[in-house]
Amino acid sequence: MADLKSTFLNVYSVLKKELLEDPAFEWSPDSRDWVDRMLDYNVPGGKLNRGLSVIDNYKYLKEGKELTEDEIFLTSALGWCIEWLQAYFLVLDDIMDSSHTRRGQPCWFRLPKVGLIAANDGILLRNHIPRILKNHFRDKAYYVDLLDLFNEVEFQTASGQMIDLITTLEGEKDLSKYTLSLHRRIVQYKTAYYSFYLPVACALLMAGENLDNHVDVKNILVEMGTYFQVQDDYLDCFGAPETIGKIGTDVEDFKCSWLVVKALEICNEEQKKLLHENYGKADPANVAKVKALYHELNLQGVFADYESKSYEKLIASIEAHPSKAVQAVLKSFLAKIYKRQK
Ligand code: GPP
Ligand code: MG
Ligand code: MG
Ligand code: MG
Repeated sequence: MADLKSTFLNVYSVLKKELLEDPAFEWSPDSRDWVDRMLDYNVPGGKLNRGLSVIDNYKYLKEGKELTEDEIFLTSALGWCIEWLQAYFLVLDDIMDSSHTRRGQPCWFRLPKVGLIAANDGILLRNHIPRILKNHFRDKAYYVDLLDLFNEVEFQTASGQMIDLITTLEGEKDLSKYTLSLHRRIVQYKTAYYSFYLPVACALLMAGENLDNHVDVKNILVEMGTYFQVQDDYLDCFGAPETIGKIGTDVEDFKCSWLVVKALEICNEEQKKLLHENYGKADPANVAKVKALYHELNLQGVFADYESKSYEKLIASIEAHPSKAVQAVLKSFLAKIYKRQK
C-alpha cells in the first residue's frame, strides 16, 4: 500500500513536470514558480482516496492480474485527473463557503499573496485535466468517452453546487424548505458523481467497458456518495478540526446540511424557534446555540443509526450485483469510508 502510494506520488511529479513545460504557453520563471507552488499547495495534500482507488478498481476489474508498468502509469494519471478536479472544486468551494482552513492549512485564497487570484487558479486546475488526458490518452479508443465523462461529471457537480448555494440566499432564509429530499438532491449532484462514480467509471473505461451497461453500478455509487456527504455534514459539526483538517462553516453559512434537516424533523416547537433564530448567523454565540441543540437532540445517536442502516443497505445492494469483480470494487470503496473520522 505504501508502495502504491509512492508510485502514485511519482506520477504526480511526472504530470506536474509536463504541465510546467506545456509548449502551448511561453513560460517565465515567475509563472512557472506560481503554478508549481499552486499545484503543490492544492493537489496532493488530501487523503487521495479518489485517485488511488482508480488503480485498485482497475485491478479488481482485471480480476487481480498484475498490472503492467503502463497500466499502473495510466490508472495513476486518471486518478490524478480526479485529484486535480477535486483541487479545482475545493479552491473555489472554499471561496464560496468563506472557509478558513483545508487539509490542515489555510485555504489557498486566504494566503495574502493569493486572494482572488485563486479564482483563476481554479480555472487553471480545471484546464490541466484535458491537457493531461491529451498527453496520455489521445490515441486510446476510449479517449472521447473519457473527455465526455469528465465533462458530464463536472456539469453535475457545478449544478449541485449551484443548488447548495442558492438555497442559502440572503433574504430568503427559510428553514421550512430544508427537507431530506432537497438535501439528497444537493449531495447527489455536488458530491456523489465526482467522488464515487467517476473513479469507478474511469477504471471501467480503461477496462474497455461501455458505461451505458453499468447504470446499476452508478446507482449504487450515488447511494454511497450520498452516505459520504452525510458523513461530511456530520463531521462539519462533530468532527475534530485537527483530524478533518478543516473548520466547519455549515451553521454560519445556512447550509442545507443533513444535521439541520434531521434536527427540524425531530425538534419541538420551542427548539424550532431556537433554530430559526440562530441558524445561518456568523456570530459564534448563535452558532454555539445551534450546536448545543444538536447535542440535546442526540444527533450523534441519530447519525450512528443512519450510518449502520446505510451500510447494511449498501452491502445488500452490492451483494445483489452479478459480477464478483464489481462487487469487490464496490466493497473496497465502502470499507474505506465506513465510520470514517476524516
Ligand atoms: C462539497 O461540499 C462539494 C464540493 C467540494 C463541490 C464543489 C463544486 C464546485 C463546482 C466548486 P462542502 O462545501 O460540504 O465540502 P467541504 O465541507 O469540504 O467544504
Ligand atoms: Mg460547499
Ligand atoms: Mg465547503
Ligand atoms: Mg462540508
